[in-house]
Amino acid sequence: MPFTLPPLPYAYNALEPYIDAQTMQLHHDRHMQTYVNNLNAALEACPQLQNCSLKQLLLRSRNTAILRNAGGVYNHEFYFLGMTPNGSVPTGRLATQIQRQYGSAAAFQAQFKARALEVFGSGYTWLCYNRRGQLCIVNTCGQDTPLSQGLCPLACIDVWEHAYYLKHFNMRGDYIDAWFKVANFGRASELYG
Ligand code: MN3
Repeated sequence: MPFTLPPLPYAYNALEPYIDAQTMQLHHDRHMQTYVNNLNAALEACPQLQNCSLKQLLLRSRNTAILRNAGGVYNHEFYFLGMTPNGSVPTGRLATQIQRQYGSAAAFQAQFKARALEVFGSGYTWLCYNRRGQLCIVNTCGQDTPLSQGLCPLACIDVWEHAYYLKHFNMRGDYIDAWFKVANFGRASELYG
């Protein structure tokens, strides 16, 4: 406390033509900044939580404003770090486990896309693993996080309309396909270990 907006690890236009610069700028500088500001404002009234990390807040707090805004910061950070120019594919243990559980990378991608199309309203689709190391694809609503389900996230796509409307309009499926071109599954592979 206070939390600050982490910079994007690439330029606004680095994910073109899949995700446009204007969307990235608005999404990061305005939407994510708002969650940071609102989280800091909510924490002002809770001095006992001011030394907590984002993850600790998400696991310990019962305050709705703190949970929503900490979730907004956590989820957006995960989303932005989870993309990279030109994308990267799963490697090592993650590649092996995807093969084992889903049959192939293409089958995994098809299941992930189907789940992301199912998100009703605003939310995220995540690739996570559970305590036994098994992969799972889960959807979360609003700014809920998979941490509250005891899962460890590896990758996520933000399917709130602000993530894609300027370029892809209402075509969420096109945006999901575009996201796969820039998804950083190299990072997910490192997180899986
Ligand atoms: Mn968003």
